[in-house]
Amino acid sequence: MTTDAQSQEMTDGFHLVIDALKLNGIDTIFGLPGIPITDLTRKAQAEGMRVISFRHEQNAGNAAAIAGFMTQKPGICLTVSAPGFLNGLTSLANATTNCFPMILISGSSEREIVDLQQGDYEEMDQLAIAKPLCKAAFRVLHAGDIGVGIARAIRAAVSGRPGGVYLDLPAKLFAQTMEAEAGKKSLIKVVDPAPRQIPARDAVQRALELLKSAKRPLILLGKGAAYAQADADIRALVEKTGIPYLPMAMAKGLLPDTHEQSAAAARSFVLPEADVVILVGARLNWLLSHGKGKTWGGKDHKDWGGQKFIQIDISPQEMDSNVRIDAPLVGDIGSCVSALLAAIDSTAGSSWTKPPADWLRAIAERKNKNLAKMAETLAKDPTPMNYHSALNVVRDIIKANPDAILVNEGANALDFTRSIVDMYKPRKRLDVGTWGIMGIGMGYCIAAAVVSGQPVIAIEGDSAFGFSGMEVETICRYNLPVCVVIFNNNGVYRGTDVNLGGGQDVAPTVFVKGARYDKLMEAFGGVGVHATTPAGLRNAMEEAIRSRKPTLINAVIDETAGTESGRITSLNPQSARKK
Ligand SMILES: Cc1ncc(C[n+]2csc(CCOP(=O)(O)OP(=O)(O)O)c2C)c(N)n1
Ligand SMILES: [Mg+2]
Repeated sequence: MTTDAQSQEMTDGFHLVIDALKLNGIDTIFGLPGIPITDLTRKAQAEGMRVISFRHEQNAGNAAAIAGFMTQKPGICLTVSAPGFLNGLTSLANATTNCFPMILISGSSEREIVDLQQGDYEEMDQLAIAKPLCKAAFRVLHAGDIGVGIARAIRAAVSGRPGGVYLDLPAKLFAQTMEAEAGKKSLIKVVDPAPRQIPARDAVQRALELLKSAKRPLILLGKGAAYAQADADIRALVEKTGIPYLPMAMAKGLLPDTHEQSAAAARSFVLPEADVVILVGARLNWLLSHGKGKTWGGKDHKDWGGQKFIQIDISPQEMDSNVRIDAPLVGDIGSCVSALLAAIDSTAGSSWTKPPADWLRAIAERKNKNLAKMAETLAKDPTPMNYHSALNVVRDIIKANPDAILVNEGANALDFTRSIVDMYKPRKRLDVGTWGIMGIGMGYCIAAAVVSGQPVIAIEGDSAFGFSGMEVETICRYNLPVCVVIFNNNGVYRGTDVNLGGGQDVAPTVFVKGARYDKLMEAFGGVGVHATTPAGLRNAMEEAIRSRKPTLINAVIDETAGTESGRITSLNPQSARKK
């Protein structure tokens, strides 16, 4: 229990919050100090917690969210009231959308003044605003309820489908005192915060029967599968059944991307051709074209391609959200996959029939052709550098350092990295996720380095980097082994747009030409490198990994190389007017 200079027998809101977090194994806070939580950050540090102090709350929130993804423990983001809270809110909503467990804890102003709208310092009804944007939201008014409040926040964040939770702590709470012994008793150590959810036996049987009927089966691994940390069973499911698989972006590395059953290089062939698809922690949202339309062999964008789906998901409501799910398998992913494996073993013994050879051969043909084409493109060495020649370097660096974590955002910088850079281990690729959101970069880097201690490499579009770029100071301050590589093509998508109005201003997608982002890093004592060739990029990245020094490499990319919105050009609305 905490001792405080004021009294041996009394405790207060500050200490109860810290004690409740620590009691539940939470040892890190990502946040930004100010009224009323400045002393909370100080005292948390005094009590042995790691307090990572950011330059903007959105980045602290993104850090908390990805820490939650990596550890299955809720990441904590701590902010001040109204503006700080709002800055953190985007990351809370993003965490919820991505099913990452995080808790946004914000201080808030005087309730009786806020509720009468009498104009308090940073007045805002934060609880009401947070509610629709997260999985659950709570407020604690009495010090004696802090234990319950934190316990409820933890359970809400990690149980069932994980997500963001908001916890509102009004300023007055922190100074409230109570007897230390009673305070201690009021705290709750949450038992089994994310209980396993075992799938029903008939649901497993239904899935098995459907799978047995498949002629062209396919497994789709989503980031839910990566979150589950059921790596060995997922690998066994793939390898025992012999079914080809596709990883979603953050599921890359769950099995090494070089695995012979990976169909990633034949994606546009396998999706329309597959007859039975097992979704493992992957939702049929826009990233999978909603399970229908031309991507899946349908005639138009609403047309079902005829696939039957087995969907493994912890949320029963996910089923039928876009197309019919013939075999819903509801439960936690680890339990579902192991139940399916057991069913496969018990019905087929050791002689499970592998998918028909013509299906595997057809995939291998496409895959090998596409990989050969890619190898040819990667071998070119154009001047200036383009995405491919730069990513050929990144690909080698990750291959040589498979424990390094790769953070990735941008449009072309994202799409090319995803398809070119192979991942070899689970949960090593962290990216823009479900929303395709810019701004996750530096927050994710900081949390990844803090949580794992491994080197972190960020591949950033120059626009994407700008959303969280000031956090390079934070990276330098905590001396984190982060190597930021900016793919600098002078703008959003490309650096070549012109002002359609013909005025002095540059086009909305164009930045300062030849910007030197490396100098930004030098300003804070980090290593800045200006790289114009693959060799220069390679040397700088190797040195960054070796030295573990905060490094920023300004990699100059041909400004004509990118395409509008990368791979999702088609989502841009087209004007009906000719001129
Ligand atoms: C928060 C947010 N704002 C805006 C966007 C729209 N957007 C998508 S990609 C992108 C930046 C692309 O440029 P860059 O990062 O330089 O990558 P490039 O294509 O040039 O490699 C933007 C602004 C977004 N996805 N998220
Ligand atoms: Mg760019």
